[in-house]
Amino acid sequence: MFTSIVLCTFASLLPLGHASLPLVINTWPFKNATAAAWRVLQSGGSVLDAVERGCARCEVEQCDGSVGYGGSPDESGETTLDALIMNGDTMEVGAVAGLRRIKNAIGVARAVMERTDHTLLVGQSASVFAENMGFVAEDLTTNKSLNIFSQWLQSNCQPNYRKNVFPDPSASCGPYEPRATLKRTKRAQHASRLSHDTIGMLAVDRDGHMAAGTSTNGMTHKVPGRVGDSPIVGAGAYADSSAGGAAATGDGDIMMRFLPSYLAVELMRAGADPSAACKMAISRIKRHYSEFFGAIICANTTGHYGAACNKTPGFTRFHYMVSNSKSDAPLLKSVDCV
Ligand code: SD4
Repeated sequence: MFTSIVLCTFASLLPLGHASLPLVINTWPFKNATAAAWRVLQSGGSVLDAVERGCARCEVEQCDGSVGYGGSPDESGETTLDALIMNGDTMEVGAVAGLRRIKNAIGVARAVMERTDHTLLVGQSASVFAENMGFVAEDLTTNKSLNIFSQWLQSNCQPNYRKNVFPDPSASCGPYEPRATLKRTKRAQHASRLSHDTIGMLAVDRDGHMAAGTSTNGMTHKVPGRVGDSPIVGAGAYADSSAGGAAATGDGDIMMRFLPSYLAVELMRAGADPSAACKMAISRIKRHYSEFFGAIICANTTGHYGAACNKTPGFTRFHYMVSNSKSDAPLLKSVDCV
């Protein structure tokens, strides 16, 4: 009760941008993805169709090498994909993690939502499901991902996400065994801006129906089997047409511990405007991990939106895209990290 009063008061003091519906907003300057989603809404498609089409556009374009096939090879050189889609009207979710050999991860996530009673399918079994649903199995490896992998091998598998194993992962490729004692280690610096860039997208139609989605190939050189925040509901994204939506990007291993998308939506439900909700979700993580790399976008069902990011030496400003009825073309927006 007290929190809601504080939030409402706080929110009412903050200047709100002019809201406009419908709205598409996504992480990073992936403008073709924004435009693809916007076209769907303009032609009368649903918010789910918009999010699926927008994220799929990035999967085809391999946005920043961080979405879709041919990017972020894991320790064995394989690219695997994580994706999620959420219907903010029904609270249905479909997600895939560690998806192998299928390019259209967001499409498979939607199939999980619409063609099973489950929420999340993982690994090879998710690929079998996808093939059964008509998705084509293909190699996700490209010359680029092969090069990234072979350069990593040549530099003794550095950077490396292992810890408390023998031989020392800061100088070797393993095979690793557990060390007898556990040492507290600092989070590796390579979990930074350069190794990942998920697309997270929110779409809201004229009537306030909202959907959210994500798609990524995760972190480069990850331990095989690693699942990031992107396919985890409430972490990578969340949508509730009665409150708002949010989607996150960054160091998923840290961010997923705080469910920042869920937190931001609940803060909006309690009265925070989207910018304040985004900032508070980032601050919550920062309290524990001051140097984490991450950002979040937020929107409410009236078309107000905002974003926030954690300021680190290599990351001081976060760029994202918006389409709404105020402009014919997707708008590049940015926010100073705090
Ligand atoms: C992950 N959060 O797998 C994703 C990567 C990402 O910006 O968002 N990068 O951890």
